[in-house]
Amino acid sequence: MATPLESWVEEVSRLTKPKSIVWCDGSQHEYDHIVEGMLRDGSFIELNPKTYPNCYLHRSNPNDVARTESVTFICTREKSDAGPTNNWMAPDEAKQKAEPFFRGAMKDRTMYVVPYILGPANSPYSKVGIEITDSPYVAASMRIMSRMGTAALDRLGGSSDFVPGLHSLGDMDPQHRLVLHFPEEKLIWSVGSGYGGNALLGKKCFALRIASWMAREQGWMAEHTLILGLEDPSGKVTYMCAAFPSACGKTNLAMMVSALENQGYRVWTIGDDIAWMHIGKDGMLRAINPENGFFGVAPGTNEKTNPNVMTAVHHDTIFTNVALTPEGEPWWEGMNAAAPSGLTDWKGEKWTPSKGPAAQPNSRYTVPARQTPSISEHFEDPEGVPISAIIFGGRRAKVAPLVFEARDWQHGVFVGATMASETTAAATGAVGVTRRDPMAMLPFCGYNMADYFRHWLEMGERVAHPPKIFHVTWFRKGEDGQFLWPGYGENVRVLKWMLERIEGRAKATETPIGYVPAPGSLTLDGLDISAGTMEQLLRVDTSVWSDEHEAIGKFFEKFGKRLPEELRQEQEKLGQRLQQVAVAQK
Ligand code: O2Y
Ligand code: MN
Repeated sequence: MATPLESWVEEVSRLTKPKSIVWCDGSQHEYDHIVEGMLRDGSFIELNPKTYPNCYLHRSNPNDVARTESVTFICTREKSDAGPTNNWMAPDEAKQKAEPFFRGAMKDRTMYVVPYILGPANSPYSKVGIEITDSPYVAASMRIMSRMGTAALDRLGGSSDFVPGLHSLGDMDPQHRLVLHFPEEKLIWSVGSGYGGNALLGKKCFALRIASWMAREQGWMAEHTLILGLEDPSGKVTYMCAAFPSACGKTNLAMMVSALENQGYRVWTIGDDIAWMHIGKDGMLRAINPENGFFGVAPGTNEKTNPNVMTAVHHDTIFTNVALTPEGEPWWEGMNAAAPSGLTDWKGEKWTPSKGPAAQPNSRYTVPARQTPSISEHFEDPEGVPISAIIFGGRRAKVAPLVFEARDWQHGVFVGATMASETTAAATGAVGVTRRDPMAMLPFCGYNMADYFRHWLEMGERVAHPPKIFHVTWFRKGEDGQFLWPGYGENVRVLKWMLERIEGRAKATETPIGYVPAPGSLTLDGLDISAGTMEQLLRVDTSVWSDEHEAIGKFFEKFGKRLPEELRQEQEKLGQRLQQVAVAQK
């Protein structure tokens, strides 16, 4: 009798009519074969084999360069289960709409059956997905981003315990593009895009949208957070997660070269984008990284912002939509001071500065995690690493101080639920618009966010040793519009303060929004920063926060009665604390 997987593959091949079917085993030989085919048909360009061995450049269709939230849907039977922050379509309607785009779509193409594991192969918390795709680029990328091939089939056996994801490039007409999630069936359909988050279905579609639904059902958490370990001078490592919205520097923080290395503080990388967290036997939240590679944004990456990844991408890496130098090397804006002459831009045309950026602003590298020099020796611990801090943050030029600590778990959930970030030109075209992005999950939560907040509150009650919760912004600006904090490797100073708070050693000052570092408690030696600048960085301006308090109230209205009462109370308490300070200041 056919296994559930064989039956599904048969069903999909009847619909899509592929020329041939390849069951991916994940071997080097198979990868080389896929790469050869792509080099032959021009969809891969080999980079300089001396300086970038086994590296390739892929150029996507210029109409397909980023995740498309407008065509991303959560397809639950009840609209209210998708909630007010997701696009919703009824499951039957969604399938009727997408099916014609899949019908016969693989007629002249190979269909790759890509089995993969999210999480370490031997972890009880890992899960199996199967992506069917007609894109060799997707198959090659999935080999880097997940544990792909035979190991996944072995883990699955004849079971039906896998998340099927059907992907086809379709006809690449943006009007025929859909990214559909059926969380009740644990099913993904994506058509019409070959790029990143739309097409590598193990990433945002499974590891966040479908997994967040599963996590609520099963009592764990699927979060849009990096995972890092901060080593102290005694060699002890404390693990932290950080949830920042897209394009706020999660990868750089996760791979940071610490400015306090001479004092014995070092950062180790477990993950740069996603964490799955379960309550461990020790009563701690334990995090695994479901991914096996990094799909990082290239522009702005350089020896200062992320030296570890600059080392990592020098071999066995796929680059997408970056520019190409005459020496056959990748290039992007922000890699070094000046653009080399003779560049070919991301569309394959001769570049001149008047044409705009040479690399697409969302151009990417896809690199195996283990190539990063900062990778932790605990990267694949089956039980995950124990999390002592969860950090929320975003780009806030005026409102948030450099760092503050939440009063307790419930207050921390409120801080995460109300976090916001100001948009950059690269992200949306509109600069400085504040977007609330709860726990950085706005585009990735597979269900009603009010229920998601409830799930966070409940997890806090169940976990014996909950992590402390902090909020940071590296992007506070002075009156002159310049950033006040140097960022990058210097951010370790803030992590060190958190570590000392966890250990009960660092002093803090209570404010209406939480605890900020007391004067002298942040390690600033070796950093040229004035007391005035530090005062500005840590200032909590009650009139600015009164506006924020009101904006939060409006944001919460979106969720109606489904919003947990505890969060409404937290908003009220914030108002009262602000009021008390305002009265005291009069
Ligand atoms: O634009 C895309 O398709 C990629 S988006 C992405 C990629 C890696 C990590 N995070 C993100 C994100 O948008 O959060
Ligand atoms: Mn992300």
